[in-house]
Amino acid sequence: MTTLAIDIGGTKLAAARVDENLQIRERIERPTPASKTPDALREALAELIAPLQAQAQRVAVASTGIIRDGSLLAINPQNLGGLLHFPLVETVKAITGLPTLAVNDAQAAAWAEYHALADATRDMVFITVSTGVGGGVVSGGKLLTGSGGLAGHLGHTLADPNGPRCGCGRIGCVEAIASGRGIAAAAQGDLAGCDARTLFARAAEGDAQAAQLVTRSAKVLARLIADVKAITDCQRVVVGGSVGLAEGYLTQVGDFLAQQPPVYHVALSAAHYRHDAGLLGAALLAQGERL
Ligand code: ADP
Ligand code: BMX
Ligand code: ZN
Repeated sequence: MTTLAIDIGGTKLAAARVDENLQIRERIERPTPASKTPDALREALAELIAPLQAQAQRVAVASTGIIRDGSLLAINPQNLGGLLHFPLVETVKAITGLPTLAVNDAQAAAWAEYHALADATRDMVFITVSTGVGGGVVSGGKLLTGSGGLAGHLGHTLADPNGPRCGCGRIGCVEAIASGRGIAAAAQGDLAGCDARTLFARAAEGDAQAAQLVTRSAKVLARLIADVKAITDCQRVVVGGSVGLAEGYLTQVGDFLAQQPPVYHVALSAAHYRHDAGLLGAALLAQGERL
């Protein structure tokens, strides 16, 4: 059976045909529409799906946002241009006529990364550092989604009570500081208006402010990982997302984590499936549910 897998992020949309052996056969990537109205998102999804739909028997969507009863509810609407609610499964079913499953992007990625582990780990946490900061928790071999889809939203735990306001309404969330958007929002002077990708490039060229912004994110992420260890006693934390996978970032996170007391130390690795963890996790969940 072929699954049409879709990943909806705050910055980019990806789609692929995934076969029964979890091999990606064809993959497309587009920017998330700038005006993120329900209509614009529906149109972008239809365009993304059209070239891949033939031969697919089901659809699996990994999406940013709380996924509850098939609908997308933004916890941080700023990541989706103000979009609060989107009837995700209903829309994709109407476009494709195929059985459709939807799950939070980081929860999906956690499931794929859990299956990629070669050892006997049963408790692991996936963190994406991307447009936002998302998380997925596997505990005792089970993916936690929560009764309302909120489980694992680690980006909205507290990093700094005096920090910036997060789009979710809280002050000082991890996401408001460590995410791609959080990094970009703190840039000043000649770097004001630069996105995180540009800031990483500047940091690599030796710009002190850019380097400090990257370090601030890595420090906050390391503290989050120590908290995650205390809460879940996981054996591994896997990091993904374009910021999380950026050169040198995870090494910095590991260095800051090493400065915490040993009880908070945990094995760290970059996502095995790199930028495809969400797509593949959603496909795996659809296989598991025999959708
Ligand atoms: P999404 O959030 O849509 O899943 P990404 O995982 O690509 O997408 O995350 C987007 C964020 O990552 C943006 O803030 C972008 O500026 C940043 N980014 C993209 N590429 C890089 C890179 N090579 N190095 C550092 N940051 C990057
Ligand atoms: C936000 C939240 C999470 C998501 C995370 C990473 C929204 C729209 N999204 O915390 O559900 O998992 O961002 O999302 O509220 P990404 O787009 O950065 O991959
Ligand atoms: Zn928040």
